[in-house]
Amino acid sequence: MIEDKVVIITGASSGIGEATAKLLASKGAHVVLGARREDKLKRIADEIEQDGGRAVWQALDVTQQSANDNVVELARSTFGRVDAIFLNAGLMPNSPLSALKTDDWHRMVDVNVKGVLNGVAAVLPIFVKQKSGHVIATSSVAGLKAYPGGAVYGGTKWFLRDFMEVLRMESAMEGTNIRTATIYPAAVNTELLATISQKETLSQMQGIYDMYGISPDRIASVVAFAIDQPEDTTINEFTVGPASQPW
Ligand code: NJP
Repeated sequence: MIEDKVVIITGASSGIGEATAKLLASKGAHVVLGARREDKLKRIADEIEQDGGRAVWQALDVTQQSANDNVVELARSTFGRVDAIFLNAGLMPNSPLSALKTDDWHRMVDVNVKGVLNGVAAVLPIFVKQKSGHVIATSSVAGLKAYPGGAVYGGTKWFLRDFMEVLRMESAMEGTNIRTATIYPAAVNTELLATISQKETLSQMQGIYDMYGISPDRIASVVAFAIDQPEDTTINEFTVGPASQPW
């Protein structure tokens, strides 16, 4: 059931996070939005409230543990508890390794990997104590298949597959009933390509997205489906993409 669940969403200022916040709120969830662009978060929260939903927001840089802790605290102080966290913040500045864009490599590790660890560290004590909770994360088809240009991005998303599965297994063994769902999207039309600084890689990826990209609403539907399952059921993985995209 989604109604009245308190759901934290990272990377909520655009794309998949924004679409998911709006869909969950329309189904009665209380959403807590985090990202760095405050103007966008405020606009999205205002739109949700104007449509009769409940939303609060806070500036969040997922690379900072204290900022993740603060968003969890905002959820608790506003809505009294936390039921789910959607770890969705991420960036994809793809490039060939020989371009040596080492700053981009490190930013991807900081946001796509450490950002997820920070978010889990912030909610895990609550989920363990209440013996329930749902951790949902956006990986990528790049976390399932290798492709040139995506060595570091794919690595960060591949990491999620292992991490989320072990989180689920340990929780089942410890009897804390934490559900996990990892989503592996293919081409989805968002602002993601704006993080690519390598010209050739950008034009190649732009061509793929122009040809195949689907709406982020499709991913939002999958998140809603996962949350809507009965508490005794976890759907661990979803691969979702354009029907026309061959890989
Ligand atoms: O892209 P975009 P998506 N701290 O750029 C936030 C994965 N994915 O919706 O901080 C906190 O519209 C950023 O907010 P801001 C992808 O890897 C996508 O596509 O204000 N937040 C924004 O809200 C990613 O994990 C596709 O700049 C930070 C959000 O992240 C997820 O989907 C395919 C942050 C990015 O929104 C959502 O990306 C695939 C930080 N330090 C996987 N840095 C696809 N679109 O095709 C960034 O396989 N954000």
